Amino acid sequence: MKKILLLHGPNLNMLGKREVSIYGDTNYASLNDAIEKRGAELDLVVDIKQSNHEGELVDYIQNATGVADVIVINPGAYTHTSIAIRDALLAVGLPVIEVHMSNIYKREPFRRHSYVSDIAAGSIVGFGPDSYIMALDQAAKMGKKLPDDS
Ligand code: CA2
Repeated sequence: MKKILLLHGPNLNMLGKREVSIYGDTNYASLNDAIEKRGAELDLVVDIKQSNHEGELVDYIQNATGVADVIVINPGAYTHTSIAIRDALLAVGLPVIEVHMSNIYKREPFRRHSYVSDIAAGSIVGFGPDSYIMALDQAAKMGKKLPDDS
């Protein structure tokens, strides 16, 4: 079975508690339930981790070497700041799918740059919890030829 490391970055454990107008009212536990349900439907083994700490996220990424087949990551605010997370993703060399609940490209200017998007196989933004579900659907297909593969 294909193994997915699914990483949630800082503050994503607060979902549903505040900023409902931006991120919706799905709470963190319900989001992970939906991820696990879709993962099971797709015959994926999904290992879900969350951290508020940059170095811990780097550790999770490094530890995916030889374990995971695909990394699905919502780096949270580290999307816009973290060269360390970018370097870790490059170092492990696994396919990466970047996820955001909100559409970062129609928010504040500081959210419009991602250190992950240009090294990701693809990015899914703006669909709330469904962004993760769409990422799993794509992860399940990975290994098959993508349109921009040469
Ligand atoms: O849209 C996304 O998924 C983000 O990665 C969410 C991050 C934000 O910093 C990124 O720019 C876009 C924020 C994570 C959630 O933050 C919350 C804060 C308070 C209450 C609920 C969530």
